[in-house]
Amino acid sequence: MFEKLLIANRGEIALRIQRACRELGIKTVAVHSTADSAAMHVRLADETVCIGPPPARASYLNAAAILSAAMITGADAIHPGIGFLSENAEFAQAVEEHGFTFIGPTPEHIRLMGDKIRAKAAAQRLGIPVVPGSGEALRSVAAAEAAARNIGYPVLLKASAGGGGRGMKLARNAADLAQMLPLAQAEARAAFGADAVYLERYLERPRHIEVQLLGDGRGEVVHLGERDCSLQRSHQKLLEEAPSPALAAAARARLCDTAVAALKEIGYRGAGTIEFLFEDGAFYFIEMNTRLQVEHPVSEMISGVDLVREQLRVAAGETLGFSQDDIELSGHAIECRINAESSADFRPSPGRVSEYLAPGGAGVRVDSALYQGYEVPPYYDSLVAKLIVHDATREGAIMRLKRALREYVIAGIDTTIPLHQRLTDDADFRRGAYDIHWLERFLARGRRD
Ligand code: MV4
Repeated sequence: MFEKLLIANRGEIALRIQRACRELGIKTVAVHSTADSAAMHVRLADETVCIGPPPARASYLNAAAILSAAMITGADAIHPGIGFLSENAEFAQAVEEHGFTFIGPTPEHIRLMGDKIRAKAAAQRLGIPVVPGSGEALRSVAAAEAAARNIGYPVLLKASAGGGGRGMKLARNAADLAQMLPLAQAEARAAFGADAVYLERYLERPRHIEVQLLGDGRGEVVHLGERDCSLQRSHQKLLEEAPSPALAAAARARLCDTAVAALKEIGYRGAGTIEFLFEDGAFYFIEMNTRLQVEHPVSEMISGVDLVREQLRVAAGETLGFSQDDIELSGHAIECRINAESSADFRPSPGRVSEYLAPGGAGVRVDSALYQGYEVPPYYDSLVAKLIVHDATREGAIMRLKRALREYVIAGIDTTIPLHQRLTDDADFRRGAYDIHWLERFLARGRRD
């Protein structure tokens, strides 16, 4: 196992990784921008290195500064966390070339899944159902129209280098498509430096269901069940739960087993998530994420597996600590993302936390780097806490979530806690009756009331 790990991230996820290191006896190095000198991940680390000014580009995205920090502290591995450099194949490669271990998949697997056209082709070849689509980059309006006629309208244009919903365009007919293809290509070039755009049949009311996977890079792969992440606004998830209220046991087994077989075939190493759209009883692959995800705690709560510990274990060349038969998925878990934002209009709300008291008690987990007196900086993602609850049933988990939300005190900044309170009281939510568009309607209703 490693002796010293550098965590190339900040906030709650840097703390989450640090906790796993402590429990494995690994020393930690925190890197931070000048805006984060008093951050919790810095205060708790064994060693700290300031890597640059506040803008992420100059600090948390500065690969040279991070590699230098690893060298001067004598770290033997680097965990990229979530966001920032976590899905950057060039960074993963540079880490390895400098003699450190990258905590994550191979650069080749990161590169493959980062190219959404290639990823989709790979998924199809590996036996995963995909949304009917063009299958390749669109070279002309004529080619796009031919593909769309074949598939049937409406179609969705997606950037191959995009993902996470950025730069998508909906075309309901040939005229729309002719107009939007050049726009989509220009936007993709500006945003991602590559103009490859593909199209696929637009699903009108799907749920977003993803499978949590873990591989050892030697052909062993297990799943930790699925998560339902349909409750999103502008491609930002608000609440995730496991298992999905929409899935029966047989469909779940089919989905998870298909995903496991695919990753076994490619010898995947590390934590990964395969994202699906689920509509009318059918699953369609959309993307794969080659990193830990924000919502990983819900899978940990229903499985008892520590995903970060296993990431470290397999990166060190060890096997997984268990097989699929050892994993028993039990009960129900829900995560609320608590952002430093106005609950009414989602405007960022940085500032000083004047009072802080986190909820506790049975079945409650809080992943947060907040503390009383901490100043939330304005430069980064507004996620400041994740409240995760677990209980034997979904109904029990919702009641536990409501009581934990009531206990949570975060004063001095606005947070999305009031929104979660309203959401957990909603009749549709309580029945599990929602799709990817439901939350927008719920918020519009709240604005009218
Ligand atoms: C889609 C879709 C409908 N049909 N693909 C958005 C995020 C990115 N990962 C894929 N996304 C979508 N792809 C087809 N063929 C609808 C979305 C989508 C969405 C997906 C998951 C969660 C929220 C969403 C919100 C709007 C659109």
